[in-house]
Amino acid sequence: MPRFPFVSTDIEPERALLVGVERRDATWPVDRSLDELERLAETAGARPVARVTQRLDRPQPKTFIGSGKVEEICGMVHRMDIDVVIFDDDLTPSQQTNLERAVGEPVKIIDRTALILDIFGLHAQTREGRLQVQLAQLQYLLPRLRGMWSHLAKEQTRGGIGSRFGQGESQLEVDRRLIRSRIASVRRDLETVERRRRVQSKERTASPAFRVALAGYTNAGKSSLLNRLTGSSVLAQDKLFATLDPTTRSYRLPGGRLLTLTDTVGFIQKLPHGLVDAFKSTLSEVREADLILKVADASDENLFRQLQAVDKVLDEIGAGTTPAIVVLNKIDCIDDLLRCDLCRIYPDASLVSALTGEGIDALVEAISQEAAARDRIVDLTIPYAHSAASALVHTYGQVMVEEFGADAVHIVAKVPSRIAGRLAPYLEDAPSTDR
Ligand SMILES: Nc1nc2c(ncn2[C@@H]2O[C@H](COP(=O)(O)OP(=O)(O)OP(=O)(O)O)[C@@H](O)[C@H]2O)c(=O)[nH]1
Ligand SMILES: [Mg+2]
Repeated sequence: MPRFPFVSTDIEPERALLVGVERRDATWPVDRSLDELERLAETAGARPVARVTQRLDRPQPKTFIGSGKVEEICGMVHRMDIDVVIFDDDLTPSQQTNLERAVGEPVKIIDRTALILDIFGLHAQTREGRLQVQLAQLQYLLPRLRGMWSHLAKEQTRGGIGSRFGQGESQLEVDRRLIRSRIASVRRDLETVERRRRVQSKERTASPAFRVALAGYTNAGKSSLLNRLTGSSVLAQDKLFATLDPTTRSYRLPGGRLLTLTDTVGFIQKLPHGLVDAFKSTLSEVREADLILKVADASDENLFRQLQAVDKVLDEIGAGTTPAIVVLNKIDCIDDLLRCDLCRIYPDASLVSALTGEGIDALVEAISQEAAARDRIVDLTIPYAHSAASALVHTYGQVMVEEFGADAVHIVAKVPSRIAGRLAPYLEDAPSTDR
């Protein structure tokens, strides 16, 4: 399996022109969305040099934007020596081809999805991550083969965004039939890797440890928070999509209870559906969590929109109803006025700084309460011969009464509901719920 070729630093950054449309019903104003596209383009190694916007409620079927705008773009491309035109919205394959014809060789036309796929390709580290990205890229490529073909031929000398698709295959290999069989083979490989993940995940499900997933908008500080809580050194960078592959760490709460914390890939508005599909196994870590920490950047002016986008993806992956704590991070960067506003708007949120550690103790307390909320009080008589059962109670529960009899120990304890079932043979009375 070839590795993804990384951008060589001696390549002159591609000069990018960003194109966005302003819709009346959009939750993100076009400028905010283009600011984000600019960061994405920079992350992929391009240099955004200009922007074009158009007010448009419905895209034009042929060229997405109106013909006058296409002409304006053509003029700018030649005047400003543009290498790549990046659309903030998804283009259909035919829109992409028509725009390429209008603008002319060798300028590339790509959309937000292609850009995000390119970044994912750059940041994928594990075999599973690489396979997931490869699958999403191939699925994107298939209907666009004609357009991408000329890129691949041309990019053999130039490199840059889009050229990393196709995994360095020779130009001749890239045809529809081969792409289809490649998709099938990547799916098979992914299936094997996913099977392993399912086994590990099943082991975790069987474990009584309370599972917490860190989810949220990209760059919100999820990895930094994992590092702050567990003393790990997971990669945390001021980059979009620095994390692609989930990392799970154990964490012991102050009372001794064991948790697992999983850091996950960030979300973004207009997240390509193909990616959600390709990443469904990775995202299952979020779906199967007992508690989701919805991490958001309190200092970002798009905070509300980001939280909305996160809720949308959580719904999409079937995690919309999982208990969650909103964690407003980076409060070291905001003033007291904004803090008060945020406390009013999100009365249940934890305000923290992964950087300074402020608010972390209160967050840990909130997690403890969530974990304890599903505890049950059990009254048990465990024969001395069954020491594994009493060890289970001591490791994962909180013992309130312990009396040693002639043949058995009598224990009253608070235990996670996950292990209550395993203790059923030793129950004295019907268990009550500690709510
Ligand atoms: N000032 C400040 N910066 C922070 C804080 N937490 C994280 N950062 C910075 O924000 C940037 C993003 O942090 P990450 O932890 O990589 O964010 P992430 O959510 O894991 O991002 P992706 O994995 O890219 O989706 C880094 O430059 C961090 O140093 C914080 O509490 N305060
Ligand atoms: Mg991260």
